[in-house]
Amino acid sequence: MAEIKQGIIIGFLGKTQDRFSEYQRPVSTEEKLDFVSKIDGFTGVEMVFPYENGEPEETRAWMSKYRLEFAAINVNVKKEAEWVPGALSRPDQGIRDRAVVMIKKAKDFAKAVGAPHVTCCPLSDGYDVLFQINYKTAWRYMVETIGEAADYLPEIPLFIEPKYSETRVHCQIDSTAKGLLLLKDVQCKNTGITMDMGHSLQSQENPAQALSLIYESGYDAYIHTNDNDTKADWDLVGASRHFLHYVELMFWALEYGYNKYFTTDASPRIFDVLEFFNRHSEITRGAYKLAKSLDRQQIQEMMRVEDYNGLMKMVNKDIYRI
Ligand SMILES: [Mn+2]
Repeated sequence: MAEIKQGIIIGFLGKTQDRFSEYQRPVSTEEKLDFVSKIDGFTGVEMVFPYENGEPEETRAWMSKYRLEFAAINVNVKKEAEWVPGALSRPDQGIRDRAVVMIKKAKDFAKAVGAPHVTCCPLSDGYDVLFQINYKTAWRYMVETIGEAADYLPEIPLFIEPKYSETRVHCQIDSTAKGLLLLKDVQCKNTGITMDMGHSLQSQENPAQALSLIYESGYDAYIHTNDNDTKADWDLVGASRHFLHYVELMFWALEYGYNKYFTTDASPRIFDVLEFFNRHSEITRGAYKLAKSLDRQQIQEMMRVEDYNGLMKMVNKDIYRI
C-alpha cells in the first residue's frame, strides 16, 4: 500500500466568513497554491470552479510551479444569485439547465488541467420549511440533471457529496445512502460519492461504514477529512473529536485499497492557518499509519468468530495504547 496522499480545498486558505465573522484575508489562487506547498505532507489541490481557477494553461503552470497535483475539481452550483435557493432540483428548467452547463464546463476544465474527477456538493438544493418544495419533482429533476452531467465526458467521473444541513436546513442529498440511491437512479457507472467525514457524522452515520457501503454498492469513493460535534458541520481539525472514527475510517480505506487523496475540508477560522493544517496533516498521517500497523488478519478473524472482547482489547491496546 502506497503512502497516504493528502490534499486540501484551497478555499480555506483565503478569506472565509460565517454569519458573524470574517476570518483571514483574501488571497489570490497562486498565493493559495504557494501556501499549500508549505504545509507538511500536502501535495493535492481541490480547486473551486469557476471561482478559483485561471485559464487551463495558466492554472497548469501554477500547479507545476509549486509541484502540486489536482485531487479534484469542486464545481460550485450554489453561489450565483439564481442558485442560492437551489439549482439542480428547481422547477425552472432554465435554472437547472444552467447548473448542468456549469458542471459540464467543470468537467471540460478538469480534463484540460489533468484533474482526475469533478466533485459537486449540491448544498442549496433542498428545503427550509415544510410545504416548501414538491418532493416528487425535486427528486426527478435531481436524477435528470445529475444524470445529464454524469453522462457528459465520462472519462471525468462525477462525484456527489451528500450533506444533511446547510445551506438548506434539510439538503436534498442528506446522507450517503441517499447519494447512492441517486446514483443508482442515474445509472451512470462513472460516478462516485465524496464521503466527507464531518457530513457523514452530521447525518448520524459512521464514516467507515458509509465508505464501505459506497464500495459495496459498486461506486467509487473520494474522502474529505475534518471533524465536528455531529450537530453542525464545523470543519474542525481532523480527529479532534472523533479519533477512533478517524482510525476506523483509515482501516476501511486501506481495506478497499483507497488510493485517491485524503482531502482536507477543514476550516482554520480562529486558528493560525499554517499550524492548523500542519496539525491536521500530522494526525491524518498518524491515524493512517496506525491503521496500517494493525493486525488486519487477526481483526478480521476476531470479527468472524464474534470475539467482541478481543476486538475491544485490540482497540484499547493497539489504538489508544493504554
Ligand atoms: Mn466536503
